[in-house]
Amino acid sequence: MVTMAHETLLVETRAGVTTITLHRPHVLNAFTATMNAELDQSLKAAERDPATRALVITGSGRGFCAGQDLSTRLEIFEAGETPHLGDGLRRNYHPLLRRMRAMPKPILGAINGVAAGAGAGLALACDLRIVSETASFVQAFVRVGLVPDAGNLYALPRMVGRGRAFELAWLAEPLAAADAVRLGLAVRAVPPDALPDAAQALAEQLARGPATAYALIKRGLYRSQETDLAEMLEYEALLQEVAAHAPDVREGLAASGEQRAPRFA
Ligand code: T3D
Repeated sequence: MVTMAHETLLVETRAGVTTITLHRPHVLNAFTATMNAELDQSLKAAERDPATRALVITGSGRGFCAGQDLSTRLEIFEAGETPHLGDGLRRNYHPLLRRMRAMPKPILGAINGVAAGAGAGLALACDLRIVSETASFVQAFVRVGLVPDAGNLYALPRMVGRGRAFELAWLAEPLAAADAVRLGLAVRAVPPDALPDAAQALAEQLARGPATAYALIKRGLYRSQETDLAEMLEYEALLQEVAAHAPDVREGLAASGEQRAPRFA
């Protein structure tokens, strides 16, 4: 097991799985610029690390992530200034959200508690999610007069449909874990104590899989949301050409012929 120390994160790699734990539990792991930067750096390191075949993002304590740390925002407004929130988003969130999308390795969100604001954006930017039964998703933005950001306006209508997206964004009511599963936002809900092991087991399953095929499936599924049938059929054909060149296919076919489980490199 390899463990890396950061100011705002815990990062550990075990059995092909790198787990990044947001670690500011006293504020439900709210984002600071330092946490944004450390998360981005950790994702970059995991992408390059051959020992990492799948990632888990989770939170310390009872929250997953309460979004942007708002503790200094009121002071700025009270001082008569208006912060350039768009610039902050471009600088602190967009690089890491783009990195998650481009990451060829599977990213599993282990949503251990409330995911609010940009924390919900982070959760939805994971490729798939497993949730604690005590978790919830809150589009908290309108409570402070803001607009969903950090990828939420992109992800929400695509994942739950426009009608539910309006409801979640305008009413800002918590979406409970069971409802998140019902809407397809999470694969399953487990008791809180069972979440770390359940996430590790699912991530290890992904880590044992054919890495090239997984990376190509990720590209295809995201492309599918932006394209039409004709273009997607052509893209599938292209992806399959690429997949066929990976050694995983030989191993998969050999294992199938020998009636054993494949051992993907
Ligand atoms: O600003 C920009 O750069 C633009 C970018 C915006 C992106 C965004 O994410 S905007 C949205 C920011 N997030 C929120 O508005 C959520 C704020 N938090 C809440 O609504 C609630 O805390 C929760 C619904 C998430 C959880 O409620 P609850 O009752 O379980 O916990 P709590 O008691 O409210 O919070 C526990 C502690 O965490 C508390 O501190 P204390 O009293 O124990 O010392 C609370 O102040 C702190 N905390 C929670 N959220 C944040 C926070 N501290 C700083 N920033 C937060 N976002």
